[in-house]
Amino acid sequence: MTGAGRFQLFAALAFAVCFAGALHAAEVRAKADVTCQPTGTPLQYDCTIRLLHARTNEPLSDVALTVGANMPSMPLAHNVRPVKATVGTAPGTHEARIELEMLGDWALRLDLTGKVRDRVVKVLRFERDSVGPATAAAKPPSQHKH
Ligand SMILES: [Cu+2]
Repeated sequence: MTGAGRFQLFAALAFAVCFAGALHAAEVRAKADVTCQPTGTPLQYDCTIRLLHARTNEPLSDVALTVGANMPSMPLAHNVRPVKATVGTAPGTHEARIELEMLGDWALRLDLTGKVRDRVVKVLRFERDSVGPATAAAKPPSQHKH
């Protein structure tokens, strides 16, 4: 085999591997159910994240999870350090304690690594005594005050 032939073979193999990887990544997308509760310490919440295969709804196991947080209305205003989630008891579940900087709508950024690599963003409204669906879309951004 000539040098050029070897290079072509290598390029073809590399392409095949990349292509397969891209297909795989596109196929296995994660989705997440996130529930959070106040811990009693202001701005601190305990979250349970259930990771599911987007297509089959099977719990995703063998995945490491990191949880970051940002305010969609103020993308550069906050700097919450991402935390590593611990594996929960139920299949596909993870637990994370997050510390926010103010009340309001926060986008939780779920970064999955391991068997599945993906990023899922969930926006929730964090109140003093509860956590519920985000409401920012229904309000003008001018109501966001620090
Ligand atoms: Cu803010």
